[in-house]
Amino acid sequence: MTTPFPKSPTFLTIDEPFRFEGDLYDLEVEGTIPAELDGTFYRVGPDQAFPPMLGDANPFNGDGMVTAFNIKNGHCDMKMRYVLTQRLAAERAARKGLFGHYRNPYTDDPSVKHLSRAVANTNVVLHNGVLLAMKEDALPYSMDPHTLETKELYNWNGQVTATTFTAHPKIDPATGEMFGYAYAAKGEASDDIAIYGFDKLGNKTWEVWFKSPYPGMIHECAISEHYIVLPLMPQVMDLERIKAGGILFQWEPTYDHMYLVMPRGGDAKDLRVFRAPNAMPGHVINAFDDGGKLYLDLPVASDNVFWFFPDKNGHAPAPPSLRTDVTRWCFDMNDKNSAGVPTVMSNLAAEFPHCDDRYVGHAYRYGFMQALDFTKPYNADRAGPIMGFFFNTFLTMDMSTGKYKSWFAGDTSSTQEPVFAPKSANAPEGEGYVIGVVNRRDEHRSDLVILDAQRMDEGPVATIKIPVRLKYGIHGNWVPSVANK
Ligand code: V55
Ligand code: FE
Repeated sequence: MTTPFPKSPTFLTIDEPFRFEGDLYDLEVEGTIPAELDGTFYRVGPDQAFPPMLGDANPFNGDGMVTAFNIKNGHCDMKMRYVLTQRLAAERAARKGLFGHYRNPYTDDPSVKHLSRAVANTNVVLHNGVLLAMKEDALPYSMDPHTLETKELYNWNGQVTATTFTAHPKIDPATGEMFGYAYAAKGEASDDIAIYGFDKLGNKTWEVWFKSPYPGMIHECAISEHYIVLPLMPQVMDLERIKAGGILFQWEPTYDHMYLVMPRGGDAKDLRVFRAPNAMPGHVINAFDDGGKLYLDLPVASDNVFWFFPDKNGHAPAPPSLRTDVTRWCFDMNDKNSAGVPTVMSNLAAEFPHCDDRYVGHAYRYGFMQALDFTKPYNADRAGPIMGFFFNTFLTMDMSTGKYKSWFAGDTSSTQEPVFAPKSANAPEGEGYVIGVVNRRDEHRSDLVILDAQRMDEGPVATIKIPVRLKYGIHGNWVPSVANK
């Protein structure tokens, strides 16, 4: 590589390119990894392999780099592999960047016109024995869950015709059925949405197509026993803008955000749209329904979180100026004229949640998240400036009250999305561990910490030392070994 990476926020501090694939056998552990932990923590994030062809890139544009932490008998091994996409292979062969702006094929080098632009950098999900590396702008890539070898651009053996698929599918713990959706499902910036269901063997059980109220980003979904919900956010796509070389998304400060609710197994005519004031719905904690009332828990930010997708004047608020409320929405599905009713459960700026996976879609009590606790200090002299996404705390929230128990990672550290691992397959809800990567920003290195989910305030039971720096990851999941044979 003869062109250096730009010295821009996307590529500085903890987000300097890493690009290294490898295995680390038996990481150093301080404390004790609970003997009952037996499984793999998969995570993925962007790690752009070549300097952007057009000079700079936003932090969502990098090539997907997957980490697997295998934990068993009190030990932890680590494996890192790129998703070997068509895009990465082409750039490696050319030894330079060939793809243009985020989700803008009109800015690519002509030599890559026929290739998939997928970078598979947002989530890694195991279903039907296939590890899926996912990003919402394309179909996922399948990988071998044990070797992390990349297999293929995955369309469920021809069952999916949508051109995209979400990075946030949901798996019903009762049936093993996976639900997902595609937006911009008929090509760039299109207002077509498709919802899919697949049984635990990967056979398609449901497909419904409909039009979006406006062609906005739909980053997440939630399932309950009877419904699926798609939060639509006022980040709006425009085909003409990308044809002119511009940015796909533009924040629309006058648009409502919306909750698109579809009965599981429903037709397009069954769609119900709940409008809510301009704001940015975040990641889903969980949803459940009870007697025709549908409850959806998620953080909602007061304004645009994505500083790299500004409004038409190029304006985006400074991230620390945003308010984020952990919100419970109630949608009355029996009253056709009702509006969604929000209740703020906590005004802690908590995000990147998981619930106990055994309760997805069902009444539940606990959410596990990271947060930016503004009351805590940051030592910029030692840890360097803050650029990009920043969180400093892991917590377990009691979703019936909004009260939480938390652990602050320290004034030279930042956190990444944690996952929850139950103590055993039949342990009570929330009995288990919160596991997450912490960046030691002053040491240019990371740790993997394990906390007792019910005793977060007591600090880690184990700190697994990683001798290298892990860039900010996006999402991951805990997969027990018994579910990953
Ligand atoms: C998100 C992340 C993405 C993306 C769109 O967190 C939305 C939201 C890592 O890529 O492309
Ligand atoms: Fe996400």
